[in-house]
Amino acid sequence: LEPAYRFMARVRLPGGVLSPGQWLKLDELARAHAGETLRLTTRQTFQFHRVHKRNLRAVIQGLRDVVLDTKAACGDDSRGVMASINPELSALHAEVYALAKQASDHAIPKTGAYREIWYGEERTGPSAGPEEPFYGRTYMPRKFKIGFVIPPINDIDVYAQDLGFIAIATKGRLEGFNVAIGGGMGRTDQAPDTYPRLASVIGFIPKDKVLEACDAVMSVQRDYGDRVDRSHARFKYTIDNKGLDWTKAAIEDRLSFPLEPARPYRFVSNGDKIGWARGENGREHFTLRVENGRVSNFEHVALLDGLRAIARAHSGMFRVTPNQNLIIADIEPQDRPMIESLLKEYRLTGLNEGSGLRRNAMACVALPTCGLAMAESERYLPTLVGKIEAILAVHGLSGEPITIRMTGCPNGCARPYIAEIGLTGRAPGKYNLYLGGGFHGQRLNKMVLENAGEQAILGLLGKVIADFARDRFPDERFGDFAIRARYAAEVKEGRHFND
Ligand code: SRM
Ligand code: SF4
Repeated sequence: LEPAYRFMARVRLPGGVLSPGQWLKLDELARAHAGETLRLTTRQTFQFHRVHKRNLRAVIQGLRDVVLDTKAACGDDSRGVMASINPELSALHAEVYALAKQASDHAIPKTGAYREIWYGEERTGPSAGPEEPFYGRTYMPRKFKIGFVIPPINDIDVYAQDLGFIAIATKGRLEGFNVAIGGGMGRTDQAPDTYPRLASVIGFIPKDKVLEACDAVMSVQRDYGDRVDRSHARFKYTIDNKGLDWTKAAIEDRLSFPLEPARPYRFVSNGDKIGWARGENGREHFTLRVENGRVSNFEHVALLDGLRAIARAHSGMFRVTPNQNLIIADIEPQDRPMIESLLKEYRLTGLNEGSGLRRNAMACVALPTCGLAMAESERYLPTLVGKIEAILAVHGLSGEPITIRMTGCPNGCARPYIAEIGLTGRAPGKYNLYLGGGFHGQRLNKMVLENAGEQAILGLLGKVIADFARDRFPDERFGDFAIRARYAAEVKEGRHFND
């Protein structure tokens, strides 16, 4: 007799784009095997939770029916490749998304083991070349994350990626990308040599060199990353150990062309624009706020049913955003009234209401499914946000966009170390509080309270918010103010995060 093992299964969905048919299959699998719930993630994909071991094959084969898989969604390889979803820039989005998909297909392991184990296919005879031409027998030292961003919205948090591509376009025409390397969030409490780091921009590449750049950057980490100490094996530590100049030279050695100087770009936020937007091709897009990415039939709103009804009627696409939200995308103008009436019928439009803080809130899964969680996150952040909203309302700041992100442990799955207000779990009901992150993901925050309960957190936030309301400069962001008012020290480099 075997224990009743249950698993989490994560789908590979480059750039978060999927068709209504794919949505309907995910919905069907979630209803049959995953407790009637789907979870949108911070890297634009889906997770099924609590899948019984005996049903795992059915889930993975069901995904295959709609040309989806779970390859490289976990493991020491190239993980889910992210891409900006900006619905207003139709042509750029299409081009950048196609590159993200290519990069994902290019960088995932090529082993046939997946097909043998999950699809029950026969092992094919020895092929001419090695099974893993890039990864070899030992893969990467640790997970490796790639993302593509389209300024001015830094929705994917490009500075949190191991390898980020920042699109440079002239008059809407994509020319190439600035390359950013060495971002990452994960750290461990009481281990000062682990820290979050923002990616460093090292130069510009033309758009047809993306795959070559992926190989060059990833192979430097493959060959020089720490294979002894897993807590030190991410690319960010390789770069800090060897030096940025050394790393850049090692990358250039493996490229058939020199990196050009980085080109100018500007970010304004890392959030999603909630609600309706029109693309330059005239199609309509509706961004639906999905609180912490959880899609279920809740008491107050039947979100799973509502989205199934929309998927049955919708002829465009869906896009999962890097902020765990969902875009009903590519709606023909004549179909908009039909989508609007479904949104109304299932009361989904109400989900988009809320303060500037709530619209910019994000929590990782944590309890009860994450084995690494030390405190609540997804199930608690909405309540905490409600209490902070009450303080903001007193000071007339309900509409103020402020980023707040919570995780149940220091691993940083909701990218909390770049939020203006960050919280990471230490024990049940206890969190570290961080302030001073950059509104568009450009600056790390700094710990201001350690292992604190709700009362202490609200007490300090109440004081900072009151001062912010009184003393802020026009248009000054909350994170910038927290530093100027000396509530938090400015962190200029990841390695000084714990100083
Ligand atoms: Fe994560 C591990 C959930 C994005 C850093 N992450 C985990 C695991 C698989 C726990 C485990 O290893 O047992 C979590 C599953 C919980 C559950 O019950 O579902 C988990 N991570 C998530 C998701 C679902 C959070 C969410 O609420 O959306 C995100 C899924 C992304 C995806 O679709 O691929 C998720 N994880 C991230 C991010 C954000 C990002 O990539 O933009 C980070 C920080 C960036 C980074 O990698 O530095 C992140 N997860 C980690 C780490 C720490 C890595 C490190 O370098 O120290 C772990 C633990 C580990 O790898 O050992 C981890
Ligand atoms: Fe789990 Fe920690 Fe990631 Fe939250 S941050 S999902 S608690 S590993």
